[in-house]
Amino acid sequence: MEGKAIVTAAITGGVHTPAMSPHLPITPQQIVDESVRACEAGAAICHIHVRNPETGRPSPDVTLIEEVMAKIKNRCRAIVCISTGGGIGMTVEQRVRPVRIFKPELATLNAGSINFATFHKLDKYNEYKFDWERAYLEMTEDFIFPNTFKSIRQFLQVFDEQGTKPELEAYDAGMINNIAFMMSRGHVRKPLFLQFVLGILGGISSSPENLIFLIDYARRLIGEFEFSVCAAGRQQFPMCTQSLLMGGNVRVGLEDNLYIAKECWLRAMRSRWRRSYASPGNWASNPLPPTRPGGSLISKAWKT
Ligand code: KMH
Ligand code: ZN
Repeated sequence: MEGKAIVTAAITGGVHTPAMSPHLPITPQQIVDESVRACEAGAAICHIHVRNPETGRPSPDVTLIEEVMAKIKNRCRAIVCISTGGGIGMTVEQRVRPVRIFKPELATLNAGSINFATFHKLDKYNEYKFDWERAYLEMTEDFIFPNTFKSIRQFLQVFDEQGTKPELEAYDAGMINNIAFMMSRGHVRKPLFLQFVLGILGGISSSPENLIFLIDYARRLIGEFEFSVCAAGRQQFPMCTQSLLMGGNVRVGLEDNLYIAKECWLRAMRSRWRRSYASPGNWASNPLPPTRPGGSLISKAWKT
């Protein structure tokens, strides 16, 4: 792996809703086309969720997954990583079913339960395209994304039977402990591939210190592993950059972050502000750090 990094493209996910971006891939064809484009741009793994083509709602429909997997495999050499996180409110059986049926080479294994919250995004959007969107966000204030020890063990058994490699998603430090426990019981074996997921409300927030801590904690608990990093919203690029600097890999894509221009704008403004801050003589011409609608620049990591 020296000098190389794995880029995972998380094409559409199960978190964002169509009102949040006209660019969110919805139909199987859009998901396939974007996967192929990502592969041509250097992605080695496509992380796949599917959506109802009519409404854009995350769907557990295995016929959609089958279509997407087959068409990606037909058109490019990317590894297809099927999500077993699915969408908010899907049952554990709905989530693991694609692994049972399609034996993908890689699939996600979420390493613990969290209150996977997106309800705070309601503050940002006034209009929705489809009926389900508002309720889908609202319900997450009281939603536990269930990944108990029993379901993790059952997932891993299916993975084993089908020859599927688990990509272990850790949203917080305790989940690294869960992985170590499952390892000690022989349910998961090295080589391990961890995905550190930062910035989900309900999990650990995005910060350089937190990522250093997670990697260090994981090394102490489980020894050697390969890792990748993804982060919600505008922290995606800084956290992925840090991952590369620390010898890790990256996950990008619209599942985690909808913005590229906004991110670039913020960075440019930040460095402009830092420059003026560094030379007080310039304060008069550049008096304030930039703000954006709905909050200060130095806002909480989850305010994405
Ligand atoms: N939606 C991400 C925050 C999965 O698909 O299994 C986490 C994820 C989990 O990608
Ligand atoms: Zn996902």
